[in-house]
Amino acid sequence: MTQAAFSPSGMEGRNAAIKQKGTMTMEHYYQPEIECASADQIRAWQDERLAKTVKRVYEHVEFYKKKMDQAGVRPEDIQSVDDLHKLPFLTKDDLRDAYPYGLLAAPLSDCVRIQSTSGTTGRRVVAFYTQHDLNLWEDCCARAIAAAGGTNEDVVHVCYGYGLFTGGPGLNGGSHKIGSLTLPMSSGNTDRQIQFMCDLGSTILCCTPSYAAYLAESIWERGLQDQIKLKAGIFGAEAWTEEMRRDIEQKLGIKAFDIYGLTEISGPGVSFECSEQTGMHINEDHFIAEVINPNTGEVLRDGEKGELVFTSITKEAFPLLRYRTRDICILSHKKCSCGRTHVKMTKPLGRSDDMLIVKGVNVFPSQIETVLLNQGYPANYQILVGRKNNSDTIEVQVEMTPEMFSDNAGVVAEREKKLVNALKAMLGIYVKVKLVNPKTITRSEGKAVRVIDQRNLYQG
Ligand code: DLL
Repeated sequence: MTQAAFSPSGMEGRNAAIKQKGTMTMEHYYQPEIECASADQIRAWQDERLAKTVKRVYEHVEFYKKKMDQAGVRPEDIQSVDDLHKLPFLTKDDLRDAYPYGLLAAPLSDCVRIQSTSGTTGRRVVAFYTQHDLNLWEDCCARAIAAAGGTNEDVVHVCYGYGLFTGGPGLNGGSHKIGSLTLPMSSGNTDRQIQFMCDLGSTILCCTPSYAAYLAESIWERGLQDQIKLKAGIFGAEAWTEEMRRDIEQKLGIKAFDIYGLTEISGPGVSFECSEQTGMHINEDHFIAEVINPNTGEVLRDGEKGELVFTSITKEAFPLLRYRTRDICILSHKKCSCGRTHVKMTKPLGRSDDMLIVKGVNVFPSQIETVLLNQGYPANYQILVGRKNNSDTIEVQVEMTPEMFSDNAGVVAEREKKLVNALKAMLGIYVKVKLVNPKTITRSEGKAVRVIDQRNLYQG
């Protein structure tokens, strides 16, 4: 296995890396022979691995056998990626129905770990891993860290949550593979995060973008920005906009990279951004990506927007065939300047199930966030959706920065009016705006809670 650029570890090397903060010019890879493989090679891996996986799950998992029999598909019908469309889709409901062991494709005695989704909208989904599965997942995370410039001279500060959530364990494993000094901070206790960051010279920060923004704000409040050695951040697990990226990059003096993944497919590292920052390379040697029309199931072409569907082709314990993620995005096979050849996906442009329909209009929280950031507000907001007299209502509560704070009601009302107009221009509907004092919206240490939809409470 080829590792990222290797140099002697130890504090001398690390301090040298710290001194070079901001001078990342060389592209780093963790497995260059895979990450930069030819299109034909990638396709050959996918064809072979797909056929093998389908055969195995058909023979060993009752659930798949039944589903494929119902769809009239035999394992021998699936010989290459061209045959993928013959397989039925798998949904989150299928996974919930099969809870906990129904989709297990390896003997339980070979499984060494579970991870799980948060289960806020129903039964949890539990994903199983053999040692082989952990290994490939950590390889994917190592590729993401290397793409952010990480080497064995870095100090990787992981404040994604640890435990059932995949963020902490995934990036932790990837960082070990690179040989970086890994700080398994987990989320929370912002004072301790900042102290370790200063004392140990953290160079790469891994957390949700909303927590990165909060950390940046807290570092500036404490006047500690000059003691921070960070050069890069690897932020994901929730939607964030380009405006938010620029804000975090500027406040922390770093380059901020997006990382995407989901528990069902392994966790973070299903795809990751490179230096070009124009989309995330999907690790196609492990996962086949399709984009479909969410209403008809029709497979769409490069450049067309639709729902992302994944098939995992190398996993032993929990391989999923044509899993509908609900994430809306666009794929692109355009050549990338970083040298990687794997297909790129845009940031998720929303979720087909998180999309709010307010007064019949499709509203994505990311659209609201873009307006707020463009108008100079921080990304600390909450969207409250309700129903009054049988009509939907939507209100956005937005925090002012300490500099914006004013107790003059006229000034505040004027600002609110400006935001109402900007939101109307973006969404086409009236959105009530309430500006609130700094620090009044509860901060999240994991994924931010942006939307509170109370409409169900009002329905009979
Ligand atoms: O959020 C895995 C992860 C951890 C990814 C750390 C990146 C970093 P789940 O909790 O299962 O797994 O949630 C998966 O989160 O279907 C997307 O809707 C959303 N999501 C993940 N990454 C991004 C991202 C982890 N970079 C769900 N941008 C996915 C936008 C993201 N949404």
